Amino acid sequence: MTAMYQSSFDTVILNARIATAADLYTADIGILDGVVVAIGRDLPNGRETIDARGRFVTPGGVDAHVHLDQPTSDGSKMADDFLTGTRSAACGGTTTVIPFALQFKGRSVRAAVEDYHTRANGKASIDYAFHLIVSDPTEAVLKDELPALIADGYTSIKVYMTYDDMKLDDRQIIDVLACARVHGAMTMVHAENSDCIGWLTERLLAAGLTAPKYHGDSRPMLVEREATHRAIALSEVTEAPILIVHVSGREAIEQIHWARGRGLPIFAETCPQYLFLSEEDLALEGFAGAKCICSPPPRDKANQQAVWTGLQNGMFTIVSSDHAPFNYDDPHGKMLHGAAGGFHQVPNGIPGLETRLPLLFSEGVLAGRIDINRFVQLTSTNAAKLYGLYPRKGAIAVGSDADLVIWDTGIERTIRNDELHHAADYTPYEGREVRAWPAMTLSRGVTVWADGQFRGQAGHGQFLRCERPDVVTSQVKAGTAAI
Ligand code: DUC
Ligand code: ZN
Ligand code: ZN
Repeated sequence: MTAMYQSSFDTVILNARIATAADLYTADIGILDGVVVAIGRDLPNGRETIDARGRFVTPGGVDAHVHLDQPTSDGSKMADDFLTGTRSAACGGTTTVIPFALQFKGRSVRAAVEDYHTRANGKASIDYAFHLIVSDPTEAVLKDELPALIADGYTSIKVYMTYDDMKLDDRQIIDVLACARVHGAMTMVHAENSDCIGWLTERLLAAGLTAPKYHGDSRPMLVEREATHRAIALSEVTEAPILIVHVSGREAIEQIHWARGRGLPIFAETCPQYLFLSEEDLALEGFAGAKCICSPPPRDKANQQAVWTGLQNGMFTIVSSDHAPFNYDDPHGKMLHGAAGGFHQVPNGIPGLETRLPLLFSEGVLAGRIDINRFVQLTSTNAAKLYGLYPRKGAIAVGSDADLVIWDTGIERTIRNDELHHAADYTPYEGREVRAWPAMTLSRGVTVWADGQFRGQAGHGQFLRCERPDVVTSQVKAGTAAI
């Protein structure tokens, strides 16, 4: 497969079945200095030549919702830092991650960003950008810090409507949205009604209902539906585009559909857990359901189907992992309060960076639910566009970074945590069969995954400054959520 020649290309991928967000065609790809410099037929060999005959080649995945090494307020600790998280991403075909720099109340957002650079620096094996989580939108944050950070390349902000240490009230969200609109940032909204969750949780605990499965009862669909509707209203009043993150089912989808019908620029994300997990996983014997505690919780099978339909009909803009990895058998993980801990004490989040693309390729593309162009849109291109990284990322085009995945398809592989590369001690997808996995992942032309081995290097990953997303500036004028 490999030949050595004097060549103007570092690497040439021959006979690639190139799949982008729009096209599917066969060509050779020439790579120089980490960038795609030629696409055509009969390219000469490179210093390294890879024959991809018969294989799909897609842009590397852009996972735009990832928590790595994020400090928590309850004594729990995330299993993955930038070393293990980006390693795991590369092995599953993802070449860009966008984790969150979390502002602590009473502290500056800039301090959070500086802290995150320290955490990532020298550890990341693939490229990364940062979203900002704003938990304390003071006048200084709104007037000085956010405008300066947006100008510096941090052009997306997440706000929470729940979680005591992060949640904003409606007025605070309005202030952040107004700031984002003026300065050209995208705002991501975690939409769940905090007071409803608090009240329902108290009632469940008073009745002695503490098992993991009651996590789902404490955060029913209606708390997500109400908050989604409210987030849309706050977006409408400020004329600021938003992305509703981790949409879990039908009622939230209906709200977004209603908003789009009014011409409002509401974008939507879902995650593999809402396609592949359900309330049955939360109800596993004993404490095992804690492995699938995340928020919003996995719903029933009818909601899974509603999410699949949303992937097919254009409702969803992106599929992200919401990788928030906590060990299961660990006093700093899911067992923070032991195996008898209440559902309300279990850290929220599941690992999923490495399995996101293989699961969606298998059950989406190979099962005939979505075509490969839609797969690329949902997992790579649209995220790059939403967050100001396109066309450097999310594309196979001359001038784009050579972030590429060469796929093995038609295989039979069983997901086993032992074979994954994250640091978490479990995967919620243990035992699930997939029929696709990356044969090879390239990050800026450098092989980071091949022959079943991680080949990347800590420190290869670069920080990406994000542009102000076109979809924010243009959507404000156009008033739609087309991408
Ligand atoms: N929910 C979030 O909002 N973030 C991290 C994990 C989770 O379950
Ligand atoms: Zn969230
Ligand atoms: Zn999250």
